[in-house]
Amino acid sequence: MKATLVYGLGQTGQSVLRFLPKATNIIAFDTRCDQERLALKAQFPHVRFYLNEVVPSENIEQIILSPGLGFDTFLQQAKGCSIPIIGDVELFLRHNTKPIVAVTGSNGKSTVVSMLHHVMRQCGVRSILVGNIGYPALDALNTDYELAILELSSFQLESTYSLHDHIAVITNITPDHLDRHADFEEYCAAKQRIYPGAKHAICHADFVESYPDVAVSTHYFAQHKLDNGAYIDSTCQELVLTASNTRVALSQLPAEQYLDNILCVLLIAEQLAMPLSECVNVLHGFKGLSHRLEKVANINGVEWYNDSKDTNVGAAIAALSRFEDSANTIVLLGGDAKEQSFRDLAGPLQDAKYIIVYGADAAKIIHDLPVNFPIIKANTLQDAVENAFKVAISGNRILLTPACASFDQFNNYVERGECFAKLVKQYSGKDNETDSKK
Ligand code: UMA
Ligand code: ADP
Repeated sequence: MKATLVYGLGQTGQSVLRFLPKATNIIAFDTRCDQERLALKAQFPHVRFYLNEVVPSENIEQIILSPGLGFDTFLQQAKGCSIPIIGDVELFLRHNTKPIVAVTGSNGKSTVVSMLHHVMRQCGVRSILVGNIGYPALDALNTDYELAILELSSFQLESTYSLHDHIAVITNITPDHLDRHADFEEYCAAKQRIYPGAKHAICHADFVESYPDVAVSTHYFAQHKLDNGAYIDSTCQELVLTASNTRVALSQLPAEQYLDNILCVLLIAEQLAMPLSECVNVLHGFKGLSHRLEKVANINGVEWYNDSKDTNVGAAIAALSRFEDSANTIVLLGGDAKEQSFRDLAGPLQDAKYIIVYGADAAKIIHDLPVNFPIIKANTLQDAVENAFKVAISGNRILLTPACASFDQFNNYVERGECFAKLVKQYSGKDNETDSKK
């Protein structure tokens, strides 16, 4: 019997091992040979493991690839030999029989899919929320659901082929993951893979790269007037959904969320023929996700915001645009730049009080910004927070909006956000101590 190779043994690879029938001839590979990977040997005794060892390339009939792994020489050779290379999402789609909403984009994916899942559940629809959000799709296959909401990264889309009759969404597109994709065009092409076969396409009217390259019924959203889709009528202060001729006063919407995400979710709900007034009502119960423009403290009149999930320039621009009085904003920016250019931040940052740049790529970020900007250079996030405490006065806001990956200092954005919140607490303690000694 020919073998199935499970390539990568993180969350995705482990879900594939759980899913594949025991009778399958399985080879599993990972470059790591740590405690977690070694423990898999006992859990899956029917699998042959190659942990940081060369995998035999003969007798393999298909490869199931984890999204985080790029195309190495082994995979190039396999492709050359026409061995099918698919992802876990592809396997899921081959077995799923329920309707699908698939969402990709550079920013707002997790918020949109979580908000949609919340709305669906509150309206009585048994939806599941899987994919890049952190729950491997295959783990949900045998649960009782009526709608699958998939968050898909560009990496997952590259190994997905069987999307059909779904609602396909691109929230927006700005450059990201250019350390993995050859260029912005390749990144956009991966995102476009969400559209072929879709029943409906939904995209942001202000991002032309998000428009479908294929012929499909398309609905747009934006915060200005549109003929087709969901938009904001600024004269009447209403959100409008054109297909159902629905109008919702902006005052009825939760104020703390990005309007783009609400427009996108309601447009999806409209295509799903959901009762829209009920959807609007239940939106208020959605509390937003941690590490996304989350207010973590108000200390002596200074507000501290954690936007650690901001890992690209597009998200930083969106975060900065949420505050009108930029002269009160002190921005913390830095980390692993993922080969992005920071020039597009010059406009949004021009009125900021200070820009504290830190982390591995601080020099590159400073190089990309105009020389006359009020920049303070710090080494680490810890130094950056200390500097922010020194320069902030009552009425200021401090915004951690890194526009970079966290990997130079942390395992992920969650650790970075938690570290930030902890430091703010520590410094506020010190501040209060000094205050009480005065
Ligand atoms: N590995 C190797 N060789 C390598 C690199 C990695 O063997 O050269 C191994 C690692 O040792 C590890 C495994 O591959 O054991 C990790 O695989 P993976 O990186 O694909 O990660 P998973 O744990 O399977 O998580 C993946 C997604 N990760 C990535 O795309 C990087 C998760 O998205 C997703 O939640 C999960 O599947 C479930 O679907 C995370 C992410 O950072 C949150 N996504 C990026 C983003 O949102 O920007 C795209
Ligand atoms: P993703 O899953 O695409 O990374 P998230 O919802 O996790 O998206 O948010 C990632 C970052 O983008 C956060 O910094 C968040 O504040 C910001 N963000 C959320 N929604 C939007 C949007 N519609 N446009 C731009 N940035 C957004």
